[in-house]
Amino acid sequence: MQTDVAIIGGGPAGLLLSQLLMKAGIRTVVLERKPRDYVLSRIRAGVLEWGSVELLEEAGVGDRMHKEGQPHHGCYLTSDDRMIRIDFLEGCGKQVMVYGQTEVTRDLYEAQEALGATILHEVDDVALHDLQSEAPFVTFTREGAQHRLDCAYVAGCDGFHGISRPSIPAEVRQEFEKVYPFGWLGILSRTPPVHEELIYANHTRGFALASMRNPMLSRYYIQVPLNDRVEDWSDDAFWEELRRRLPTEVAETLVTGPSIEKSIAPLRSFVCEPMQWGRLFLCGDAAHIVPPTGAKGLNLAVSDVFYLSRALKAQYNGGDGTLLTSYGADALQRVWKAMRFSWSMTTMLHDFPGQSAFDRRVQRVELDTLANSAAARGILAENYTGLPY
Ligand code: FAS
Ligand code: PHB
Repeated sequence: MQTDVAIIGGGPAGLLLSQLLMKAGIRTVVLERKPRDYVLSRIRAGVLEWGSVELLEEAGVGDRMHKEGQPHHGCYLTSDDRMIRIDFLEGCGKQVMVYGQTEVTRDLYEAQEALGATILHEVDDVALHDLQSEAPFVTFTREGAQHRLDCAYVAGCDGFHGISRPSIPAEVRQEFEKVYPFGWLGILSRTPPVHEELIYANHTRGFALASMRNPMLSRYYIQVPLNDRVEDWSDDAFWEELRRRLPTEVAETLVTGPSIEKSIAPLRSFVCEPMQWGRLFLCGDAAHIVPPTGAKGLNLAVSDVFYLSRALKAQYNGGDGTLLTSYGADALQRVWKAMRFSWSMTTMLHDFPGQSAFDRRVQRVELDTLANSAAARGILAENYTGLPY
């Protein structure tokens, strides 16, 4: 087999990159480990920066997003019964789109099918070869047979546990990591959202987040200890704890129901530098992970795709290779700003086991500053809605 760009991973990063490159006449093959239904069963992100919305529109997958997605002009940060509204339009004149990652991925799969994309599912033993040469190739097994895919470039879009990042030699890689001492227990329920805007709740019992997917599909999270297991939490126990952490006036209106999905995600901040090595370019979770408190994970994957698709299109249009050479640096300057924002939101809003009275007091002053300063709320709004590419 032969193609221009071999894309490892059929999640949002891989599919969006393939879609943008194919629309520019650049050939791709996507190699995905899991079956399509498995990829589409994942419940993950829920908020799109407007830059992500615009790139998805450019990829030709904006229609259903605009029909079914919900533009949001603000969100709340709360502490006990205090509610602080972050007005995005007042703060920075921008908005976000609430539209689930599952739906983005579904739209991308359908658009890729319409373009006749080659997406090979259930591939195993993917290995990258000759990445430092001008003729890299990928080997893999599928349906019991060995395959070789010759290409000009490899995009590593295979997530945190993929094989692309480790294909960069350890002595070349510098990895930055911060692991948080808690996780998020998330529930999806066919119930009306407790509020029309997202609520990020700081509470001495722990953090909580009230989000949504549509007017009859709610997404809630509560901070839980690292050693908690999903089976430790009945739906009733979850709802009771969520009520305790939301402001009273909000908790009183909470409509509960059976969970249709319930899972615990660990929280970490992680960055791998460089994001490229020879003809290999890392994109999305393959290169970095953020705690979901800043709603940046999926949006950073889209951000990387913006830079890499721009660089590859320039390359195939007779470019001098400058954008390909600078891809990693271009992507990382934005990654680190989102990394800082996600860390700051996580640090401000969570109850850290054993945190000192000083740290707790600083958390409260951070929230006081947001409550009393339009400038502080503006900076948060700028970061939350997405800094320019
Ligand atoms: P993905 O991990 O989505 O996709 C990588 C793909 O590569 C997968 O389909 C995988 O099967 C495939 N793959 C892996 N190894 C392979 C191999 N060797 N060969 C071939 N294919 C391989 N972000 C938010 O903004 N908000 C959230 O609330 C949020 N919640 C999350 C909850 C969980 C449990 C997780 C894990 C992540 C969450 N994220 C959230 C982050 C998430 O949305 C990611 O940022 C987003 O999926 C990144 O997309 P990709 O980079 O495409 O990686
Ligand atoms: C979600 O709806 O899943 C969601 C929204 C905002 C976040 C994290 C998760 O910051």
